Amino acid sequence: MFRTLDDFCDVWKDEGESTNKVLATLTDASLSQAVTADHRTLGRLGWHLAQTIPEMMSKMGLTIPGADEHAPVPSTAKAIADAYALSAAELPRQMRVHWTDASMNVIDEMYGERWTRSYSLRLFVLHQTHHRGQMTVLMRQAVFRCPASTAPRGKSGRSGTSSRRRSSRPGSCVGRPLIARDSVEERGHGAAEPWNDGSPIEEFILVEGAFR
Ligand code: NI
Repeated sequence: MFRTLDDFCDVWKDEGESTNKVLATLTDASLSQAVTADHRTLGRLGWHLAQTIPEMMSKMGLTIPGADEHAPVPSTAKAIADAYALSAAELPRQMRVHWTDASMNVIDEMYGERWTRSYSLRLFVLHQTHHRGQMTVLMRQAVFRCPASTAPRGKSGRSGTSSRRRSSRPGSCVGRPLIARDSVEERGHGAAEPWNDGSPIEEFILVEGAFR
């Protein structure tokens, strides 16, 4: 639970920065990456994170500029990253203008329930961390995705990553780097992710149930 504005803003500084880095790594071509055809794409997840800031904060009385709740997923990675960055930067500024530490105890109507802002902000951060983790998996898959029509049987949509397996022999899965390897693998955001911090799994189930 967050008890003061400083509590939240300190956490948000790191969480917003981590998410900015992930979104800045996306390429236009990677936006369609998904686990399967009926799962959310990388672009949809990124846009969902951008949309959630203004959408959720509006329920707590703050007007945050950025992605409209109902706007379709943009076709460019830059549009997603820019919208998120705008909202993420504006959020603590608006909080400090309109809220005090006592605001953490205010109760809002949230998704059919009544939550303190302290609790809502906790779920807000967990929700973002959860989806960011999903994105990093898709990003690793997108690094060397290949067209399904050329993929070996049983390896549709995924190719090897060694230079030898990226050969162009007929019928092979030719790795097509959609994201520079080092931009994903070397930044180390995976190691810094706090999703294994002992938070009970129920939290994530609750978050998912609350926010789609
Ligand atoms: Ni969600």
